[in-house]
Amino acid sequence: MREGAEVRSAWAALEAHHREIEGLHLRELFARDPNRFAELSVEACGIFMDFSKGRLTRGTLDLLGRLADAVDLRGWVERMFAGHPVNGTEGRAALHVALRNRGSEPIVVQGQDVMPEVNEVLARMARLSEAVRHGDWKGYTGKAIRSVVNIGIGGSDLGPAMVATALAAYGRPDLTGHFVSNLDGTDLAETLARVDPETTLFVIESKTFTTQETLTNARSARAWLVSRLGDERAVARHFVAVSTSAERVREFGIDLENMFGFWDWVGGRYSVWSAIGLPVAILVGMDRFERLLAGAHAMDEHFRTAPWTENLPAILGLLRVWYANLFGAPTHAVLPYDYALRLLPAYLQQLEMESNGKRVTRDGLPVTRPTSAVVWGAPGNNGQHAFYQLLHQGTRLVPADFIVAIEAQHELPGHQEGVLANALAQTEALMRGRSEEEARAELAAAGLAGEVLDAAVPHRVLPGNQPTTTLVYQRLTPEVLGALVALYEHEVFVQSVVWGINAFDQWGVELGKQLARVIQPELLPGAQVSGHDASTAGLIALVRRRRPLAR
Ligand code: G6Q
Repeated sequence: MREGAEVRSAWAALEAHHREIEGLHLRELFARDPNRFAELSVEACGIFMDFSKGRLTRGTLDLLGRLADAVDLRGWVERMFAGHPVNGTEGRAALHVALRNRGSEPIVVQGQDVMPEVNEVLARMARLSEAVRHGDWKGYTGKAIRSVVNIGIGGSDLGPAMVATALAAYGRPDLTGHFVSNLDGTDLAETLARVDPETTLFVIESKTFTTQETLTNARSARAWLVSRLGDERAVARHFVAVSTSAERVREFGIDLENMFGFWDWVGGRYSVWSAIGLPVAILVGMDRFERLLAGAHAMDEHFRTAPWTENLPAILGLLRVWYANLFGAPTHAVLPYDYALRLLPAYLQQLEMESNGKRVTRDGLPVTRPTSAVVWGAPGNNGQHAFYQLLHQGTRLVPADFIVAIEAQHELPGHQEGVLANALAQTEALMRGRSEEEARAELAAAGLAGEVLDAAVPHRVLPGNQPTTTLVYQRLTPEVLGALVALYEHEVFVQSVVWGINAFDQWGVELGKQLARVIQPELLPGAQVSGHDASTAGLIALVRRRRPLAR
């Protein structure tokens, strides 16, 4: 579908407005408007969002809201929540919101209310996680479970690993979680070296149960367990599966009693709210997992009902569009000043880039504007001693989200004030920078003068004017984490609606998988190799020559 007149005019108004304000420095914007902080900050579901250090005015927000209306964001939100097949290329709904629908409202997909099934799986998750936590679920030799090893990749790994790490403060020292995803056997081997077969529960997570990485790791884990415990029958006490395919789970040899289902309307990267969250429920307790769902549900309701200019996901998503399309910013940084969120940047990389790294619209026409920014990041405080230099003095515009907990989850004195001070100082430094006069005055005060001072000045100037958004919450409770992750899910959706793309498919990842299936047998001695470019053929030959013969 081509852009209608209303959409074109909303973009034109934004472009004209951008020309007016792009030359303004953030210092100037703050000087002009004493109410800027109050006007450009919002709070909902335990998250306070300050976007006043962004390159925008209140007028920008209104124009972005107009764009949201022009692309029918409200209609698309309703369609997603109502279970319409918004994932057009796969003919599926995208109903992660149903998984955390804590109200009593039915959600209907193809004429059927999915809520009874959702609640039934949650009840089974509660039974298993409580049995493991209470020591009622025994391993094959009669011992209680002490280690949970999740085997999955992509959406079946990043979500549960990130959430379990974020909520580690709610865990128990006698129950540890491990997340194995990489096909390189080092990942599994290192984990197996740390766990005891008698007290380990493997959770095999795969929506399709066809994924090469997961099945290879699962088979190796199974062989390891059977060899250590000396009996095939041990598998039933040490393996559970989470999948949409009962048939493949059975083929693999896991009892369906130990299988937890979910549905094709749950996308991999949106699946942590489903039984894919099982390791989290075991590690921190089902009550905490349900609190996570409740936090996400509160954000869903907020997203659905709040006007755009007070709506956290809408503002966050529209700001991404503003920076990507009007300022041409190619990347976006995510900088959590909460060590428990250290896996959030990797999680968001998948969420944002797999969802919105698209080049055609829902109708298959080329997009007319750049889509997802390259999302990257690391825990804020570590990043300061590494890549922040580029943010302060490099040549690129890099919008960033600062994610800040007011209270820590530990009791160590003297740390949290430092974390908070650094987070706030960085957003201030990125906003204001250091002018030439300021640099000169500081150097003079330090005793420099004349040519030495002149030569030093350019190296001490920081342009500032880097836009940041600060998300602040009291403490990383399960509710806050649920709200935060749902906030990001929805801001991703907002961008996809503005660009007219499908955020819920990922066809681009298929080609590499297909080619790997071709190349793997070609690596064997004597195999025919054909149809490759000179580089790939050369590398295949090199690997074959230098690979030690299979043991
Ligand atoms: C996520 C993607 C992808 C998927 C993995 C694992 O949205 O589809 O990351 O989660 O490829 O797939 P399985 O769960 O089917 O093993």
